[in-house]
Amino acid sequence: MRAAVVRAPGAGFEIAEISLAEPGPQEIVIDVKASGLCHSDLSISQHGMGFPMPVLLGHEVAGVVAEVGHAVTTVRVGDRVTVCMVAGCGICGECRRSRPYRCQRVSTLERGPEEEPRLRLETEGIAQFMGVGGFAEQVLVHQNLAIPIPSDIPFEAACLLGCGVVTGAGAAINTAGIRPGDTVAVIGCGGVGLNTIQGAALAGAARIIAVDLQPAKLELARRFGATDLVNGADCDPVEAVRDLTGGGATYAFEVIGRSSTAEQAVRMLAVGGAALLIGVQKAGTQLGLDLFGEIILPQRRIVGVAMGSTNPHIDIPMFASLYLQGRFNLDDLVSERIGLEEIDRAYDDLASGGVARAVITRF
Ligand code: PAD
Ligand code: ZN
Repeated sequence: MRAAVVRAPGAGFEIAEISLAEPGPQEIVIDVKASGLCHSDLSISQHGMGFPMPVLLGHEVAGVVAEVGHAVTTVRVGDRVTVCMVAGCGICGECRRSRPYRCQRVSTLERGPEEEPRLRLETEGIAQFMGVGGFAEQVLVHQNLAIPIPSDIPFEAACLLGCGVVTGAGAAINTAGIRPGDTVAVIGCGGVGLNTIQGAALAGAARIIAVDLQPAKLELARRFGATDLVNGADCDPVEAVRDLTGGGATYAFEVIGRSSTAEQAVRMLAVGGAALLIGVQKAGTQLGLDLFGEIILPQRRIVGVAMGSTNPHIDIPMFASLYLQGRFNLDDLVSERIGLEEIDRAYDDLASGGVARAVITRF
């Protein structure tokens, strides 16, 4: 099959022929119909971030089940599914507590080093990012990762449910637990941050302040429920949020991956507020905060967020249903439909023009 692989950090995405192993007892093959370009894949392709290379990235996938292993019970050939990488083993203590994003047995969802690799580039095995590897015509995944979706949701919308939606909206609804009346600031209005904004709106936040540097992103943010827009290029976002909220926000979300904006998120909080750090930071990044004056005295919390604390088996069908009812916006997240060979160019555009998500729809 055709796939876009990264051979070394910074080398970009290269179209290559990949061979797929036969599905094991619990594995399935999915024909990929749509695959979203999350910023996390870009960061790994540029900096490696400790992942092995060469690698097949991509983790926001929707498609149709093409083959199933003999012990597969949760899906059948022909089912439409969204793939989510934090689906969990289902039986460890964390999964039993509906916290598959903290699964203690994630390695059981991938093949061990002694097994035949799932993917081969030329003759060698190639790493499959988070057990998915979605920048390709097909994915070979553990059955747990495939969440059935309604037949009337378009694939290009459904793929976003697998990461950007559950992470962004989940951070607001699950991790923060926003309540009606809370005030919220979201720094970074990309594919993930826009979902934090609409998650906050769904949870009843009284004030949702969107912060970005691109006017086009701020206009998009309004469509997803932002009540106030702050361009960080024109003013100090900390002062702006403190002014708009009369002293600080209940929750501030950092959805970029920079230490300076993570510090801003803490400084714009009210007494007792929480900063939720979603953006993936480079290894070794440290925060420069005055512990007594900025954390202890104002009783603030800093919370690391992985995948919006989602249980995708519950959340993906819920967001799909809200979308079909017209209560959750997925259509405006899809800024561009691209071919597999256009990944480098689409990531370049992400840095400059008002793109929420580019989605591969041609393989
Ligand atoms: P994106 O590139 O689509 O959006 C980033 C946004 O931040 C853009 O709108 C930028 O204009 C804006 N921005 C950049 N610098 C600044 C600044 N100084 N002040 C204000 N705004 C700024 O990325 P994304 O939405 O796909 O992903 C956002 C981050 O979330 C990224 O670091 C990604 O790796 C991470 C992520 N984390 C998880 C998780 O589980 N923690 C999951 C998925 C994505
Ligand atoms: Zn992602």
